[in-house]
Amino acid sequence: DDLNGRFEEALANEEFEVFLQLKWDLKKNDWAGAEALCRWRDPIKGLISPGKFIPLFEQNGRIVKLDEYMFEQTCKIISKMMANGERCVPVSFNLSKRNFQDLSFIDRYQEIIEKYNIPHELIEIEITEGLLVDNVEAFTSFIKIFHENDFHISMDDFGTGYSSLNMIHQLDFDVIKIDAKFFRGGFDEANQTIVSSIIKLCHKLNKLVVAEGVEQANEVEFLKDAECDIVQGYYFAKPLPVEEFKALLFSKP
Ligand code: G
Ligand code: G
Ligand code: MN
Ligand code: NA
Repeated sequence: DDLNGRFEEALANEEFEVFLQLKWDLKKNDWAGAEALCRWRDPIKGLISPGKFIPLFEQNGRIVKLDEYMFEQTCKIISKMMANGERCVPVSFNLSKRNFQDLSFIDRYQEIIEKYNIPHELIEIEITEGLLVDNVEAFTSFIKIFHENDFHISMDDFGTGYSSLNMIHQLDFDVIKIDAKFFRGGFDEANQTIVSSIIKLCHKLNKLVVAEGVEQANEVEFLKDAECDIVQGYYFAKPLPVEEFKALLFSKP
């Protein structure tokens, strides 16, 4: 099974597709934004999930090209929505750590944004916590460059094991995404305590909090009481193809 060998061809044939997962604002009772997630629509095999190909492309560096492709495709989608006078929400993108080996990607992303006339308020970059391990100093300078370029930055998968709490303070993130693992396995008391503590800490440090992977009504109720800002998860929306995403976005509140 040669997913690697078919990368260039798949890219040229537009087999990689943008799915969008809406996030819900618990305070405004309205959609808050969406996350762009890649799917590979293989003409024979059908949909291939990113778990199967992202790690592969991370190993060989092709992910840099795929991330940029996803970024441009999504900007195209947003620009069409703006042209149609449709409602738009901010969209977040996953950036592989591979991108940080050569910072020239930031200029290319700026060019794409300008080409499609997308306001920076509609763009958010997600960087996974795992990236921090290697070098906090280098990371601090990446964030600075992003901010100088008017990009909002969120720390993805927070709590998965690499970060220490003081990194939330050290690093100038705009948004923290609490990892889905806290909401697995019944969301017990220990996890509830950790989640509400992270929310409190983040608010003291002026960061917006997104809870990820939320599927159950009792979790949503808990997060409301804990004053969590935004929820992302199957409870409100699954990652959807563009037309279904738009239908859901326009249907509420
Ligand atoms: O959707 P989900 O199964 O949708 O995604 C699985 C993993 O793949 C997640 O960790 C997600 O962050 C990652 N992922 C999905 N789309 C992209 C993408 O376009 N770029 C990168 N770098 N990672 C992605
Ligand atoms: O790693 P990252 O947070 O970028 O990727 C988000 C991943 O979580 C994607 O694979 C997405 O499809 C998945 N996801 C989003 N919401 C839910 C949910 O409510 N339950 C589960 N099991 N997965 C979710
Ligand atoms: Mn993410
Ligand atoms: Na995550």
